[in-house]
Amino acid sequence: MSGEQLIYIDGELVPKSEAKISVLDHGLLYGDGVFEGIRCYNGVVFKLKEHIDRLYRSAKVIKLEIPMTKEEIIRAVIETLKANGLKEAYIRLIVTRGIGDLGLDPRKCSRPSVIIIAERLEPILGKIAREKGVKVIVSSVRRDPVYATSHEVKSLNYLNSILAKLEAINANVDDAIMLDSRGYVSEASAANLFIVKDQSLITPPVTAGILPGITRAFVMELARSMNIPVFERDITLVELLTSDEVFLTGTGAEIVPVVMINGIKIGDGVPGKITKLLIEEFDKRKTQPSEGVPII
Ligand code: PXG
Repeated sequence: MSGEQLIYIDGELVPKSEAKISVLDHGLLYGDGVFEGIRCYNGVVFKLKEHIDRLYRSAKVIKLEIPMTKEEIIRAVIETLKANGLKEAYIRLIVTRGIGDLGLDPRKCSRPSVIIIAERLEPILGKIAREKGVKVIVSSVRRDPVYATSHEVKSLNYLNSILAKLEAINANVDDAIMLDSRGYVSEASAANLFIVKDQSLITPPVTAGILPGITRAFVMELARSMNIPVFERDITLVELLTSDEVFLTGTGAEIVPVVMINGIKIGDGVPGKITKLLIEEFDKRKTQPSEGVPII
């Protein structure tokens, strides 16, 4: 396909240069809305149903009524990919509260907008990151607690993550790991976290303020199928720094080894054995039609 990228807005595919929403949209004014980041591998939209289920769960909590059925959204995602001739893609699915007035009251917004942006994209942290691993810091910014703007809701408000990311950029490293409000390990700015200890995987529970990641769930399933024990439990900072391996998971990042935290080497300071095995298995399984919804 040549020509301008087409973006889905409220039932229409419009050229990128004309894809605009109102300055009175509460998604812009207040971060009032929900979203998903999704990938399409070789013509199969990876875990599309799981992403759409999570989108509806997020919307439910903020009383945002998505003006389409799940089936209609699935079809709209597929149509957007087809219109752009994409088989390998990163998809951003956004539902904003819609146009209101300058006040907070969401009831003033008559109709939420559904936006789908699909484009070609390499893993967010890049191929090199995957092979060599990344360096991170532990951010001084704590993850929003579950009793406040919990990241169990994938909302358009990402300032908590952006503050941590800014700290990472200032420290000249790739990303930041955030602690939860109690001081236990939570997750990275836009990825979940795993540690490897004594041949087992450990990942923080939802109560540590994480987004329950779809890649996280898939990695847990992969590990169990490979007879690697998996535990969801709180992780202390000392456990993190002294673990055998650390890696991050997310739609954009896929699986990325962490080789240094706060200037301290993790394990031998190179991507670990179990991390590499999981990356290999992930690559094998991610393109299988059974793991998603094929473009037809
Ligand atoms: N935690 C947070 C806070 C996230 O935003 C994840 C974990 C990983 O979840 P999934 O379901 O993707 O395995 C996310 C992912 C990107 C991107 O392009 C990802 C997110 C937000 C913005 C960009 O990877 N969310």
